[in-house]
Amino acid sequence: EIKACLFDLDGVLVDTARYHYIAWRELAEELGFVFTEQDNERLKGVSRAASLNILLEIGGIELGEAEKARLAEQKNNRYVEYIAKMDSSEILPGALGFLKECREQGIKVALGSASKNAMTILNNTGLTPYFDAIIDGTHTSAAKPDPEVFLLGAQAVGTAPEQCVVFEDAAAGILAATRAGMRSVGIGSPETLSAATLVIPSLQQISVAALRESFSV
Ligand code: B16
Ligand code: MG
Repeated sequence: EIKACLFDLDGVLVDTARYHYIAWRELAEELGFVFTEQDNERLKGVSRAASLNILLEIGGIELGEAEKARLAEQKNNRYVEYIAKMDSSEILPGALGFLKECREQGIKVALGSASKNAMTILNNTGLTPYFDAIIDGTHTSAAKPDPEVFLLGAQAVGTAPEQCVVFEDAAAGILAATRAGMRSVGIGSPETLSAATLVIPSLQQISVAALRESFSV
């Protein structure tokens, strides 16, 4: 039986990936190299510090820890400026309807995001009231594919991992769900999310009834 749904934020409920991309691209420009949209795919679901390491590797730049911390902060300040302007029009198709349906059907709803800016995004888009628990990058010590974020989410809503379903757009997030002993729904393309229990293009293609049917336990 499914008792809780745990949602990733970026790429599942809202599309903040483009703001992350613009902010990282601006930083790369200042460092003197081009950071493409394809490069940006490698940063999805990855923590801020790990993202910067990937970016610097692409640019062939080596820096000390203090300088890296300064650049990560610089990128984040820009990103925060973008997300400050977000509103409910940026909720991805099908997300709000499915969150509402989960609650109506008595299914617990939790957030499991790597972002330290999750609260700002949830508040600006009006999504905060739909959650029974919110676990984000400010609560975790290990990044996906470590299962920590989802295990904390399950614990916060008092549900056993086998009764939780994770919704994720990143391969690292699907792996985190599997390691947590949870089933998962990949949001995106079957090529990158083949490890998920089920893959759909967006939350528009799912309902609680369909979820129960395809997972059947
Ligand atoms: P911040 P998610 C992730 O969010 C993003 O996918 C990833 O690109 C970002 O680097 C990470 O959050 C950290 O975000 O810099 O705001 O702490 O997909 O786990 O909801
Ligand atoms: Mg994501």
